Amino acid sequence: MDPTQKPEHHGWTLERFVLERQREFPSATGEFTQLFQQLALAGKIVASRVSQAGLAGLLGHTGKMNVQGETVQKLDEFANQTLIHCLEAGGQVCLMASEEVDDPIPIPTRFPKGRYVLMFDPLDGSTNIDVNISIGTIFSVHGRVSEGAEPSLADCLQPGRTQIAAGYLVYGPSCMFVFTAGDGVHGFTLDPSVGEFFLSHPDIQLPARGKTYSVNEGNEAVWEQPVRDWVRWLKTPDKTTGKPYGGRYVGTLVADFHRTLLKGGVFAYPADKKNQNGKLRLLYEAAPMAMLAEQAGGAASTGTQAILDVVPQHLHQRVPLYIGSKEDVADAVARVSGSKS
Ligand code: AFP
Repeated sequence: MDPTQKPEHHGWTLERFVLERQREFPSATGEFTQLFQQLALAGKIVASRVSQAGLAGLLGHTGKMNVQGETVQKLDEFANQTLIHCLEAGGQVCLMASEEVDDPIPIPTRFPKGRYVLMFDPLDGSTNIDVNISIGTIFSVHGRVSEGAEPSLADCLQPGRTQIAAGYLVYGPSCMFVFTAGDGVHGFTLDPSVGEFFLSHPDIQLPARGKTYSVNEGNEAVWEQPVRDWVRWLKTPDKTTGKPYGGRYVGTLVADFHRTLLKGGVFAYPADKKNQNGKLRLLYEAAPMAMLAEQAGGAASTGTQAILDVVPQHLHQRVPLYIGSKEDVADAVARVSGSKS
C-alpha cells in the first residue's frame, strides 16, 4: 500500500513507514529499520528535554568549548550523549561522528557492529536555545567502505552522493522528523500524547522557485562583491510582480532549511573574506540537507560545485552553501560565480 496516495495518514507511524519500505527489498535484514527506530527514540528523548529546558535548569553553558571553538551548552551535551547511547548498542552502526566530538566515535567492544556509519549534529542552532527558538538535530547515514577489521576515518570521509539516508528533527512548535532514504522526502510529526511520529508530510516537493531568501546579512561587510550584488538583486522588485524576495532568517539551519523545503526559496551561508569556506560543516549540515533538497526536486551548491559531489578532506570541514529551490539556487550560482551580474 502506498501511504502517499491515501487522503488520511492516520496509523502511518515512522516505524511502519520504514518497515513497509523494507518489505519492498526481500534481501533487507531489518538493520536499517532498527537504525531508524533508534534515531526516532533519540529524537523523542531530546525533544522532551528541549521542551522542558527552561524548567529543568538545563539552560546556560557548561563552560566547555567544543572542537569548533564554540561554547558547549548543556543541551548540546545531552543531545550528543543521547544519540551516542541510543545508537551504539543496537548493532546497526559501526562508527559514528558528531559535530561536538574531535574524532570518530568508535562502538564500544562489548557491542556488535553493523554496516552503517552515522554522522550527526546533535543540536543545531544551539545559540537559539536560551531564547526559545527552534533548534534541531541533523543526521547522515553512509554504508561502511573500509575493509579492515575495524572501521576507519575513510568511512566518514565519503561524498554526500553516497549517503544512504539523511534527515533532521526540528524541535519547533511541534517536533518533526524529516528524512530521505533515496525515494523522496517524507515528514512525520510527533504526537506527544501517543509518543509516536505520524506521517504528516508525504513526498515533500520543493517549488521550483520561491519568494524568500535566507542569509545572515550582518556579514555583508565581509562578503565578496558578487555575493552582495546577488542579495541586492534579490531585494530589487521583480519586473512582472513588482515585488522583491522577502527575507527570513532564524539562525538555525534546520529551521531555515525546513521553511525553505516547504515553501521554496533559497538559504545561503556564503564564503566570505574571513572564512573561505563559510561556516557550515560539510558532513553534519550541508551534505545531509543537500540530499534532502535534491530528493525534493531542489538543489544545493557551494557556488561552484554540487554539495553532494564534494569529497571531504577532514571530519569538520566547512563549506559554502546555497540550497533550496532549483531556479533560485541556479540564479545564486550564476551570480556569485560571476557568470551573470
Ligand atoms: P550554532 O549551533 O552555533 O547556533 O550554529 C548554528 C549554525 O551552525 C546553523 O544552524 C545556522 O544556520 C548558522 O550556524 C547561523 O550562523 P550565524 O549565527 O553566523 O548566522
